[in-house]
This record gives sequence, C-alpha cells and structure tokens, in this order.
Amino acid sequence: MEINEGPTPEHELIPHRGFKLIRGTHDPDDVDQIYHLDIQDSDVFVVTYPKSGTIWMQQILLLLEAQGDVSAISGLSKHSNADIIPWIEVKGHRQAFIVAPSPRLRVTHLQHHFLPAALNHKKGKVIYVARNPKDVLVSYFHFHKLANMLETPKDFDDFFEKFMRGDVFGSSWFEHVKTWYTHREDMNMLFITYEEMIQDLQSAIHRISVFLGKDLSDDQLTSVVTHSTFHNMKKIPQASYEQVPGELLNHHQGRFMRKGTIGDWKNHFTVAQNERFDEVFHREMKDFPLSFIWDIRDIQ
Ligand code: PPS
Repeated sequence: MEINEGPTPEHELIPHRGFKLIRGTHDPDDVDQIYHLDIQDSDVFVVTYPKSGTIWMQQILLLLEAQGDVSAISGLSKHSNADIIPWIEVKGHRQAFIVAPSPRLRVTHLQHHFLPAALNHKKGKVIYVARNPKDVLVSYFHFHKLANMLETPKDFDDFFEKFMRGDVFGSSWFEHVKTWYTHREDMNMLFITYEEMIQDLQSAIHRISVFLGKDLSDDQLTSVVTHSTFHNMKKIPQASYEQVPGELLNHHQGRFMRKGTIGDWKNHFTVAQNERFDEVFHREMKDFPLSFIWDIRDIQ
C-alpha cells in the first residue's frame, strides 16, 4: 500500500525570488523585510547552506561569548542553542532581532540577496561556513528523515536528484556558496570551511575569536575547543539538539549530530552519481578558487 503520497502542505517548498523557503516555517513577506534591518557593528550572522556546520558554530559563538565557561551557557536555553542564536529567517524572528540586546548573534541559510543591505557596507560581521557538498548532500538526506518540516525522501537516489536540481530548502548549493563568496570583500566576512574546522579546531576557533575581536586567554580558548568537539557537543543536549520538541524533530529517526566527519558520501554515492557530481562541480566551480577536502584520510 502506498502510504506516502508525497509532501503534505507543511512540507511544501515555496519558491520565492529564486530561493526555496518552507511553508509554515517561513513567511516570504517577512523574509523580504530582513533586507531592511538596521545593523549594529556588534551583530554577527553565521551564514551556511544547510548541513554545513551551523549548530557547531552556534556552540562556538556561545562559548566565545562566555569566555569558554561552559557552565555559564548551560542554563541559557530551554531546548537548544537556537533559543539564543536563532535563524533570522524563521517566522517571528525578525521582530525579535529588532528588540534583542547586543550582541545579536544569528544564523541563517538565506542567499545573499535577502540579507540586510547594511552588511554590504561593512556593518556587522558575517561568518560563512562552507562544507564539501557531497557530505552536505548526505547529511541533508538523513536530516530530511528526522526533520518533520521537510519531506521524507523516497530513497537516496531520489534525494540525490532533488539536491542536484536545487529542489530543497536552500536551493542550489553552488549558487549559495558562489554568491556569498563573490561578495566576501564587500562585507566584514570570515570565510571558513567545515573541513578546516575538522582538521584543526584550535586554529579555526582562534581565527574566529580574532575575527570577532575577542580577547580570550589560551586556557579560555582551549575550553571553547574542548566543549565544541563532536564528542563533547553530543553530550550537551542544548548543543546537540536532542531536546528539540518531537513535533519538529523526530528523534526516533536519527540524530542531528550524526557522524560529524568528512567523506561519508563514499558510503552513499554510486560510482555513476560520483562521476556526475564531479562533472557538475567542475563546471559550476571552475571560476572559483575554492577547494574542499573530500576524504578524512587526506588530513590524517
Ligand atoms: S542545519 O540543520 O543546517 O542547521 O545543520 P548544520 O548544523 O549546518 O549541520 C549539521 C552537520 O554538522 C555536524 N556537526 C559537527 N561536525 C563535527 N563536529 C561538531 N562539533 C559538529 N556539530 C555538528 C552534524 O553532525 C551534521 O553533519 P553529519 O554529517 O550529518 O553528521
């Protein structure tokens, strides 16, 4: 018997100005107003294509604010770190941003053309985290099974096609990374990759700290690193999203913090899918000097 007859209305993607939003989660009119927000120099936006290290960066920013004191952040949020560092594009969050005390730390998956215009005049700060798109695809596939606001994929092959078409929330990975990268000189931006963070978390966090103008001692920085490793973050419910209500995440279907490594795509892609992906990647990225690490063995 066919029980899954396609997406229910809550899973529907809404095409909006070249980008796909999620019905129920986002309001297109409200998203359009983000562009006009007043920005303060202390505002920080973490920008990611989905599944590229957003919740990892939330944990790092919170720890940097608390100068590495994990006990100081443990009672701050009820469900997850998103209570403190929310997604700006989610319904109602723009209004909350306007009245929030400084520093206003936010994450977003939006494309460049939606974000506050003031960022392009070097107001505030942007941290763009990019992840190799093969691992993004795999992580996103598994997340679609867990996240109730997203359509459960029929199977991996079907999801692979959807991702390649940009028929997912976030639209095309290529568009996302290319447009943000193109505008990196217009704004105060730190461009960092998930793989750099895996390779040397200490150096990555040091770079982030310097970029944000933080002045932490070596011990404080080491504490930020300790409490943002995959292993340790998994043990902190607010950081690992284990306490997000079941109506949003079906925790029986998997974990938000799933593998946290480089190269899991090798356990999912067929040879043909990999060849096709490489061909598209080289075509799309030929004018962009971005290189990615595709295999954990390349850094060990
Ligand atoms: S989302 O839904 O877009 O906000 O997801 P996002 O947080 O961007 O990405 C989730 C993936 O990031 C991994 N993750 C980590 N990897 C290494 N170290 C740490 N500390 C860490 N925290 C989160 C998480 O496990 C997801 O990747 P996969 O490959 O699915 O494990």
